[in-house]
Amino acid sequence: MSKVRNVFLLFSLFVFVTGASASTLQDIMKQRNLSEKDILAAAKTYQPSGRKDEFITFSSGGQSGQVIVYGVPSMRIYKYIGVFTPEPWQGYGYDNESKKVLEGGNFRGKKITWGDSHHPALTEKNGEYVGDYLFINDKANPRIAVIDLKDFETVQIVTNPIMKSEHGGAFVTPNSEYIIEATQYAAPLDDQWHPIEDYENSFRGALTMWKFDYDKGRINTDKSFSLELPPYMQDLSDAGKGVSNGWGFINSFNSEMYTGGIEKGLPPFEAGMSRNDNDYLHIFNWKILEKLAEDEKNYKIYNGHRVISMEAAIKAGALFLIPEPKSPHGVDVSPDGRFLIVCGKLDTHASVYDFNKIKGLIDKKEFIGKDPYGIPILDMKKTLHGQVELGLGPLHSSFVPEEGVLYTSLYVDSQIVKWDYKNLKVLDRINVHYNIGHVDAMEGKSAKPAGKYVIALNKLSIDRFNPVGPLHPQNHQLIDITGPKMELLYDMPIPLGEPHDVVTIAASKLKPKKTYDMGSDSRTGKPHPDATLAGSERIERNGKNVKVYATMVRSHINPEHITVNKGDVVTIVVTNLERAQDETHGFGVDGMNVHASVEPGKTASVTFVADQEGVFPYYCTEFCSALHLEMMGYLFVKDPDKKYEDIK
Ligand code: K7E
Ligand code: RUQ
Ligand code: CUA
Repeated sequence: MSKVRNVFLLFSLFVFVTGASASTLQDIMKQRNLSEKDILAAAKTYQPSGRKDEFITFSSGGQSGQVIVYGVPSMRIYKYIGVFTPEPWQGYGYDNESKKVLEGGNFRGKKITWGDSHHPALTEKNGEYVGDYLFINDKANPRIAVIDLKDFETVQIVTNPIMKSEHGGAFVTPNSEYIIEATQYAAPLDDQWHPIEDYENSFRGALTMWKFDYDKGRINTDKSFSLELPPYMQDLSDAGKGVSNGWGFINSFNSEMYTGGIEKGLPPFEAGMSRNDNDYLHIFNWKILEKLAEDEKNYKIYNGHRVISMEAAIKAGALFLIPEPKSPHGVDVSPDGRFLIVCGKLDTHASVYDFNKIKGLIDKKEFIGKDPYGIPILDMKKTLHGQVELGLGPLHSSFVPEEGVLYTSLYVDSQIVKWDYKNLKVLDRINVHYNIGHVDAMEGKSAKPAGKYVIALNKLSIDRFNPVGPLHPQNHQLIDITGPKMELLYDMPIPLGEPHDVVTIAASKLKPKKTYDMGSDSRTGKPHPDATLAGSERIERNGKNVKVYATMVRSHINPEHITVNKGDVVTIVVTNLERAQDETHGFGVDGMNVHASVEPGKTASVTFVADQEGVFPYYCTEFCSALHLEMMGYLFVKDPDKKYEDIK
């Protein structure tokens, strides 16, 4: 043993024996006022430098229209994914390739640059999560986005052709055949004016089955179809699995079909909408609908999209209603597909429906009547497994591996309740801070939940964090569920919109790329037609259009000088020639409002009009090497009407 090492060992022993260091655990606990419970919580969540997380969580970004990616149990944020809103770090909305993706989300031809993202959902196989693609819906402008988990980039946005708002998306069928989207606020399916007096006739809800082409990794809009629904306000949905595979479930409120009119002295919406004792759980069979959509006598075309009529669906036995406690919110299907848990905001109970009983009544055609649109109604009592009183404002539920155990959020009581939905009893409850919306356990809505933790997605944080003005961050709380009692481990402020819902997957199921194949367009997943290799950098002119084929590699951009005329439309295509992981370059041009993030192997392009004479530097925006600042060039814009004296 070397002498140096001996001295070091002796010193450590001295520190250990005398406690001479100022930072023993006890000292720190005293200084920072930490209890043993705090230390345990820290030990359960802290990741030493370089240590990876066990689970990856995708959170909706609410009114920011984005997706937030973080790790569990560390709760470290890894990425914001630009989805419905431009995001400059990723060049999203600032380079041509991503602008095309955002344009897919144009609403009735109008450019929309915000969204209200609610429910992220992963691709599934046999109801289990597969880390290939993530989907998320936009409640405000009914849209579904597809995010490729090879690079965590948004690759497609589709706009719903018939809806004017939605909430029952994105929910995936057990083998990723379809992504379900259901309306929220009823509206006419056509794009015409209809008076509110005509609500029952011309306003409609709807559900859309977006066909996912797994091999292409894109939604096929031509193979997608919808079903017309009554103008009840549809809410959350879920796809059946296991015994209920082929079926889908949608909650609704406003069975009253109340249409408001406070300005005319009528009771306000919320009063008129809560007069009935019950709303309706919608039950539909998408496998039957799929067949109906093949025969034109069953559907009408709106905006080039097939919408199956209620009559056709009723006749084919594909649509039913069951009364449910009024103003329900979440409907969640158990991992085996047998039980449906419905929580009503205005009812202190959770209702557990048994799909086997539902199916039994449907098979026997035993109905208690029809709604005004002719949809058969099933007897609530005969389909219920039971109800359990949980507390005030139950909203959402999430499953774990333990048989029959469920975690449900209580919005008003600010609690999570652990309960047994088979034996119908409450097992435990914990306070959260504050006003929880969704609660999500690890892989909690799949056919094979992973348990271990639940995340409380709280709407209010009030006093939990350092004040940052009247607009507070929301609070995601991590809760350990491995013991008999739930234990709160960690508070994470979420600073990017209201994160309604999360979906979590074991990190081992994700296989993201390290670099792109050289010359890839990341948004199409294909070779970029304008990819440029070293030595073929060039500038091509075609009248007023100038195209620059550029490359980037540590530490230069080639070409370094670009000269154009004022008024030229300039496209600069940049290819990052790096093959080393994390050697990203960025590309920005002074004053042109363009930016591309060019990861190793990627090709991206920016287009702008050179509408002002002058000299404009362009440069690399990622600190990529010791000579990063030198990674630059000049764009010269000459006025073609002027004569310049060349400087000798
Ligand atoms: Cu309850 Cu949109 Cu899922 Cu928010 S929703 S909470
Ligand atoms: S700097 S090039 Cu202020 Cu180190 Cu950024
Ligand atoms: Cu490339 Cu900085």
